[in-house]
Amino acid sequence: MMERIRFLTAGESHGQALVTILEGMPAGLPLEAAAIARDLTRRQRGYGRGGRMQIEKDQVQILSGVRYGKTLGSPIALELQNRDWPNWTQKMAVEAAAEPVAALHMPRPGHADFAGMIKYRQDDLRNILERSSARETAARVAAGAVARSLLGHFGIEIASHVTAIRGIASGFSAAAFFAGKDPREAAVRAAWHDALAAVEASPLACPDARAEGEMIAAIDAARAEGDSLGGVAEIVVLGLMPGLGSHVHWDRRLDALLAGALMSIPAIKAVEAGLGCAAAREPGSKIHDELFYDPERGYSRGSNNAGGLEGGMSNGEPLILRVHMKPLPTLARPLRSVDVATLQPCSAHHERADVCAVPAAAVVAEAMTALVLADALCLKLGGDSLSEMEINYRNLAHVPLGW
Ligand code: EPS
Repeated sequence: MMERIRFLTAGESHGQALVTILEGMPAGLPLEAAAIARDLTRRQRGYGRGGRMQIEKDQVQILSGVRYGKTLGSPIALELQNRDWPNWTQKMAVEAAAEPVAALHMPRPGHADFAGMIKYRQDDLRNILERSSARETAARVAAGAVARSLLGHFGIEIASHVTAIRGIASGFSAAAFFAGKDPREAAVRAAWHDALAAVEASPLACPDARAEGEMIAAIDAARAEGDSLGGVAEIVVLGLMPGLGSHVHWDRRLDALLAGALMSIPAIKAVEAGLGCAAAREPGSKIHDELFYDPERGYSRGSNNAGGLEGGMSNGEPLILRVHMKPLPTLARPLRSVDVATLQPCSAHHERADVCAVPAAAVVAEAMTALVLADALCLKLGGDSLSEMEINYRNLAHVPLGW
């Protein structure tokens, strides 16, 4: 795959720290830890999180790749300390322990525990769950915030909101918001920003107060019953130029790259673009987005059912994606399992966890979207340095197609 931007993370949930190495960012991009801090804080919020979020206050240290507030084009190393680590120094010691804590052998249905133990031949499921924990997504959000800074430089904005918890649907959706509006107009952007302020003010990233109230009640009920809840979040990107990605190869299709990145987020079971699954139920005449041209406004569409993606490329319309998240597998009232040490029936392992983490997953989805789009943008604009990208961006305005 022709990637420029790629990243690796390391770190166990209750180990000392999470580390990210992000490579391929152009030189010359202004970058400060504060820009990363905002997204780290957003990821920690959300009604339904467990006790861990009272402990962690994720703060990033930029260890390399930045000098005098600007990227160097070299790998950017980011570190997030785990504040919970002092409580786990024995259980998660790096050195061989004289008295190891008891091994866990009760895999949780729905979790990486079972397949991971068999694959890595481990008899303690902590050796699997520490890395499969969604704590790792904090490191992704740190990398995604750097990608977001690059996109922001070219007027590309990414936001998200929760559209459903369990079956409770929000009345707010990007498709409804932008219907009949031109997102390039300043007044429409301003109204969108107002709507996003309401999203940020909501503990569930849901600006529909009725739905939010019902969702909170459902989370409270699930917590009381020792259960967990999933849901759906929508990711919306404005300001994308047409032509990121490509139709020419399967592994250059932007929709495929986005879907793969979003499916890699723990607990995400499905990804939709635009009308998504509903498109399969309608005739073509009802769902394809007709094209119009006006000398003043340029191209426009009568609708955006494609969600900004056609033929594996961005088409200049708002990108609208949805991620569907399953309920988390750690249950206070555990499901039936098998003790892998004795092969006897047992209750699955339980430890502190979240009841619902859909608002957090939405912020992680923004980060993964940002990383894929930043990569596509660098490929399009020649991503060695920001100044080179700026020149090529200005040149795009001269393509003879009137965009
Ligand atoms: C998680 C379990 C909980 C969550 C954690 C993901 O952690 P703990 O076991 O320490 O209570 O809080 O998420 C985070 C720590 C985070 O930063 O998002 C799990 O099992 O996946």
